[in-house]
Amino acid sequence: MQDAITSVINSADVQGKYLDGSALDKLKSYFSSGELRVRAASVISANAAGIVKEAVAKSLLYSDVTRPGGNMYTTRRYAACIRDLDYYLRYATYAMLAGDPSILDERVLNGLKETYNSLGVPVSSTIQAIQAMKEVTASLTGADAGREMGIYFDYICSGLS
Ligand SMILES: CCC1=C(C)/C(=C/C2=NC(=C\c3[nH]c(/C=C4\NC(=O)[C@H](C)[C@H]4CC)c(C)c3CCC(=O)O)/C(CCC(=O)O)=C2C)NC1=O
Repeated sequence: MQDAITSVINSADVQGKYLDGSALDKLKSYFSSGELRVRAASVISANAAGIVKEAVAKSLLYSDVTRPGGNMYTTRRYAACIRDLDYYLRYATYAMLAGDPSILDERVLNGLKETYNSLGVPVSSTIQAIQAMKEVTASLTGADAGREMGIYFDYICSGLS
């Protein structure tokens, strides 16, 4: 896993150089948004179950996936879906804190699309639910932190599609 600091330092190190102006600007903006990130993570962790529940209500309930024959139908599969959304929320929060998406590649997206395809989990409905989590999260954390979280929710969606 990388973060905003290691990623800037690693790329300078590869070239055997000190950090240049744009690398230093990246660090400056990461450090100056530190408190925003920590505050957002605290709001999200205190409201995680509610965020997932509201996102499901906005995007999946009463749709084809929850009806007989749908991939969320039966308690076991419904619970698996809620659990997946909770993973996405938690890992997006880690990535937002790190200011870097690499943890999503390593721990979430690796092999996920293949798993979903083989189990018939609908990717488009999953993306709708992740987009709904993005909106619900932004309404709780405020627009600035919401935009920052949005980067990582969108990253998961593009990794799935
Ligand atoms: C931390 C990284 C990580 C991820 C991301 C993960 C995802 C993941 N979701 C799975 C299943 C599943 N995922 C869903 C999800 C959904 N179905 C829908 O219709 C909805 C649209 C959607 C929720 C948004 C469902 C229903 C299953 C069970 C499918 C089945 O067994 O038939 C499975 C198969 C094994 C299992 O059931 O546990 C994995 C590996 N596991 C991990 O360890």
